[in-house]
Amino acid sequence: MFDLLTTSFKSVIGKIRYQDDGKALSNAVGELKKSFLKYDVHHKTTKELLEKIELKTKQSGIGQDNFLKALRESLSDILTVKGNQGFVYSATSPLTTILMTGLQGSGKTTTTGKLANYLKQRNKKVLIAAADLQRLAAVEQLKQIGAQIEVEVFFVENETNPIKVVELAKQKAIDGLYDVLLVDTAGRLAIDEELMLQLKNIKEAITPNEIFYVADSLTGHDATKTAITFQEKIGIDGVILTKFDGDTKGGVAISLSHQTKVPLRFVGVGEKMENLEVFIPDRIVSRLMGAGDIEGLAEKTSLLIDNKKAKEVTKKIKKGEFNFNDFIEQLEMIKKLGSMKSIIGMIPGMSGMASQIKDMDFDNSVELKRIKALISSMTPKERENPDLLNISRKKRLVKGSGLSEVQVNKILKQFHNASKMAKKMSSKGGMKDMQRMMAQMNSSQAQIPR
Ligand SMILES: Nc1nc2c(ncn2[C@@H]2O[C@H](COP(=O)(O)OP(=O)(O)O)[C@@H](O)[C@H]2O)c(=O)[nH]1
Ligand SMILES: [Mg+2]
Repeated sequence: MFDLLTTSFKSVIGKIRYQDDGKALSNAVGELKKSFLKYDVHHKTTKELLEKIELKTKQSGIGQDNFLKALRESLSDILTVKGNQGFVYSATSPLTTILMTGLQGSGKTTTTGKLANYLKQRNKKVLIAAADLQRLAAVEQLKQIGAQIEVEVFFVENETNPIKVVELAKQKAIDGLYDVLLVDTAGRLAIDEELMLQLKNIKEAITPNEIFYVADSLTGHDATKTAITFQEKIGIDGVILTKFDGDTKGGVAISLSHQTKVPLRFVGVGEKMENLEVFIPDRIVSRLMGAGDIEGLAEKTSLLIDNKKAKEVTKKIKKGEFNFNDFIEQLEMIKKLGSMKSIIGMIPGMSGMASQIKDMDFDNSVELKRIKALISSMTPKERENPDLLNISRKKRLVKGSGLSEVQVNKILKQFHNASKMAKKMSSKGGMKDMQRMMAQMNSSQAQIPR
């Protein structure tokens, strides 16, 4: 989604190498400025971002890790504005009403369908109101979309007043116990007083929970400008950027919320009904910082990991039954996948963890040989049940494996850490806990895999 920006971040980060190199920092900031502007980040946002990054880096000491942390934090600051994220249901009434607004051709009707589809997949009862009576084919277009995604579309034959349509639609949605009513409206320019007044009247007639402004990302900075005007004239609660799959440079998504003070809620990434992505600032920051590798990771693992085996192991881990046989199998798998460090670096937000486990040294085959030597000196019972290993059994293992006592203890400790970590990660929300823990332990670690 942000390939160009991410690539340029990586090149900028490569420019900072040494501690306390003020010149390197100003070069890097200069380079960042160029790419922000080149990829359509608003110039005011760019200025603020750079100031934040420079200040934060200086405060924590110039260096690659601190620069990265400053970049990540500053992006997160800029992307996060007051307001809702994703789709939010009304807290006070069973029906959530959303008014879709925007210029003609921005993608309102398509996005209305996408949202309906998104909600339907979440088992919501959705009604779409066809309130674009300006264009002849508008109602027909919506009917087709509705049929395709199997969501009901409300329309009134031969009605020319959209206020009437939305009032009837709202009544139907209430009476029919719908969860969400999405109101698709005609495209209009903010300078068209008459149509803007009509929109205000629609707003008053149905008191929507939220008003979304649908903006075409291909219009670049105009997407931001028009959103600001709609915010001033009507009041909007969220922006949806469409056509992000096209030739957009991506930067609009970075500065839009910062400039409009309205959260960017969704991004349209194609013409199909499923081409809608929730815009959650922190997730976006991870992607910006190079989390694109997650796809590579999925590819790698799906190609090499035996799914059935993986499920078995997960079950064991959850039950706390992870043993030495599993451990050795896992190690072999990791070896097949490549270095542990590079794999962890592919998981968004987890790259800081790579250095945490360097003492486990999976890359080093000597280490792996030792682990194997140790495990092969164990009795089958010991392999199945790690808790059996008391002092006298450990002494036997030292003799049998040809390893030193220190080496044996080190490996056993690694095993216990690995199984603890695995258990934690396999629990519900465990990945999040893990990330949080790692972030705290290791807050200055680089987030971009290098
Ligand atoms: N590639 C792409 N095309 C889109 C996206 N959203 C809408 N469109 C296309 O943009 C055109 C206008 O969309 P429409 O929903 O009719 O706009 P409206 O006039 O605002 O209702 C249609 O051809 C859509 O297929 C998107 O996210 N990606
Ligand atoms: Mg339309």
